[in-house]
Amino acid sequence: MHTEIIGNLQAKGRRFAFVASRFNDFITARLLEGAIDCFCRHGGDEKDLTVVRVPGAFEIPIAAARLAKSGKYDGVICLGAVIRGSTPHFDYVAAESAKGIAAAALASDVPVIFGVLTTDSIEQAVERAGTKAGNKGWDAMMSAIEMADLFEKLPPAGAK
Ligand code: INI
Repeated sequence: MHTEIIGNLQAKGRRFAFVASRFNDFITARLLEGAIDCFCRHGGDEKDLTVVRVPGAFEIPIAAARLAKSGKYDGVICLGAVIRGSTPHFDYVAAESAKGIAAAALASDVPVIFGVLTTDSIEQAVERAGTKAGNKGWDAMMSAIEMADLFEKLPPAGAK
């Protein structure tokens, strides 16, 4: 018999911070709506949510890192939309945003969730922001709720 540690999908009493980029706000606003709806429908209280706005996906990591280390939240959810244009700019912004969010997660003791769309077209982004491919903000919130619960159950570093 083995030991299994899993995170449950119960958000009651949890506090989360979002870092949402203003760039492509017509998409990120939908992601945020989906995430808040998900939180409330899993027992969370909207008063326990904080939304921090940053200019673009490139700026998400530095704000996420600060929030994650603050000790005030059970997790941080990063929401953005990087949409490919006609120059290589997309590649730099998307890669730095993803790498930076991963680095913020590893450097903190709470989950930091990657809810940044990286799409080839506006249509693909719209599809993932509450239309035919679901809402990736909702999905990011589900991951945050599960990971926050899991983190409470995981042994601390150095425990035997
Ligand atoms: N920021 C985004 O969030 N999405 C994009 O699609 C995007 N594009 O394509 O340029 C974008 N650029 C801005 C970037 O995130 C920074 O805010 C800017 O470079 C200032 O540092």
